[in-house]
Amino acid sequence: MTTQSIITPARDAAPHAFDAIIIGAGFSGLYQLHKLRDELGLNVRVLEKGAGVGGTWFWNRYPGARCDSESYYYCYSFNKEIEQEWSWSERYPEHTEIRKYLNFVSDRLDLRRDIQLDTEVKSAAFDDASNTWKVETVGGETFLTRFLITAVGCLSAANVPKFEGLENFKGAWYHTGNWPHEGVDFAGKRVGQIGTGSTGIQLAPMLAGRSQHLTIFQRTANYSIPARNRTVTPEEVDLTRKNYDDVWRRARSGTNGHPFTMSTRSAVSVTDEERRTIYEKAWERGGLRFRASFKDILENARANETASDFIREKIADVVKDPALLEKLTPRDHGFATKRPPIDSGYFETFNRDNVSLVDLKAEPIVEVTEKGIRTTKQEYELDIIVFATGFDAFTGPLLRLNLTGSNGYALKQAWAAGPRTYLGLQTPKFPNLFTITGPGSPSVLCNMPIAIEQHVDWITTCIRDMRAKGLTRIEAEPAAAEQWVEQVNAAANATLLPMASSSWYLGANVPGKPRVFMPYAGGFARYTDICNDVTKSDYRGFTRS
Ligand code: N01
Repeated sequence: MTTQSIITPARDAAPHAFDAIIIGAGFSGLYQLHKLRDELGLNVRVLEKGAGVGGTWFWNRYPGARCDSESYYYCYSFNKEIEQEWSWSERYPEHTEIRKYLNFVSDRLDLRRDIQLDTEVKSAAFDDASNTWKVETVGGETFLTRFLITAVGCLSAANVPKFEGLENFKGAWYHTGNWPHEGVDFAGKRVGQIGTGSTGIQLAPMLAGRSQHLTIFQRTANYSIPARNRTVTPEEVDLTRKNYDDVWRRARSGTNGHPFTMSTRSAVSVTDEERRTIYEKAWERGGLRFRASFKDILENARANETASDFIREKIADVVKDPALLEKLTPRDHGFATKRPPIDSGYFETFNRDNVSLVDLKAEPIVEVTEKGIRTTKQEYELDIIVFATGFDAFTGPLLRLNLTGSNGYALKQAWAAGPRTYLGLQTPKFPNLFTITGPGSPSVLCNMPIAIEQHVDWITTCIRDMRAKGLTRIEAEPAAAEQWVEQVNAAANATLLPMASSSWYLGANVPGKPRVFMPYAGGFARYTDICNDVTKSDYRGFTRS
């Protein structure tokens, strides 16, 4: 695998001028570079903080890190040759394989020559007189560009809770989203894991198997569906390759960008026996598809309760100790109202002698000490603390870019009460700035590569149309953004998603963050139609000049 950029950052003071600067070299940035450079013929540069391509997957290397979407559709759909040349080895790709894939795509499309690695953007400011952005990097370089496109991911700003005393801890600590590339040796160590979201649930069985003792600090008990990961057979690879057109057609026509169809039946319209048979089958098959067992699991509280009850029973089948079972049983939110994890032996982990659970609802963390973690009840001595505490989702990665729009207006000001975008693509007063899978887009509620491709395609068409007309400035109108925020709220309120009060969809996991439901929950196909309609109506809601 090649991992090096061929561009060595030039450290001279003269600004470099481009048609477009893309920030980030993950799924979004790579595809956006290809579209703008190879289809529109623009002069483009990608600025990437990491030392390799991969974006979120460059940093997420914790043991057990793998994608929850299935490999055959967690990939690009825009290039038939890549589709036919690449083979996935497992049902859910591990982080190493996803990076290998993105490196393969980078080489296949000759992308590296326009990607500048090890380059962190410090700030960017819009100049109204020239309709250009001036981008400054931590390394002291300056770039001028007509279009600035953020491809920084939704879940890339690590959330490390500000526990008192962390600086005094004599052991080592890590956040899963910023994992040491050389790995961590857990042998013989007493390990504390904070967090039981998708990451923590993937991680716990791996840590339990590698450490002397694992203490899991749980704030909210979670549901999880078995992943049932396995290797993919050559026959399956061949079959998928033959059927890719159909896979992508189904993925684009659905709610979540996954190529499986949602059941048309209600969970409360069938008999108890029928319902159980359907859930059992979905449980055996495993994976996020469980959500599609009935059409109304996320719409009707009674329907949701049937799924929640079923999973609670499954947890009870596994966890032997009744006191432990009670702590591990989720009761304060319905299944899938927070992003549901999938697992490989998570609940089984608690039957091991070297694993214990601390219920932070009963004994909150008071501080990190020199020796470990002290709760209101006792001190837990640890050698290593692992924060599986998630991300400052959506807004975190964008706000840390220090963006200043028209007339010196800062994004921090614009989003002080929560993000306000038009279609998740643009923010009023930030002309010529596009946010791939920004707040207000379906993104995290979807299979990400499909959501990314739709955004990149839309942005590319928009830029192409502007250039064809000799236009140099595009800006979302405030009224259009207001209406879109209302639509995002209405779409969320039509579901049970806002019911989970500690969800990162709402920004509730980061203390002090405004509580705003951030992704668009109206469905991927509907969202695509809305975007296409905006294009056809000569970019309704945008002012262009
Ligand atoms: O983060 P999370 P994640 N004290 O925010 C707890 C994607 N993903 O990294 O629930 C104590 O879901 C927090 O508790 P609570 C996927 O979209 C994808 O697990 O807020 N605990 C929770 O248990 C996923 O949803 C893959 O009460 C604290 C945990 O930390 C998203 O990333 C794989 C705390 C955080 O859970 C984020 O998942 C993995 C505190 N101060 C993840 N603060 C793929 O397959 C937080 N917690 C692609």
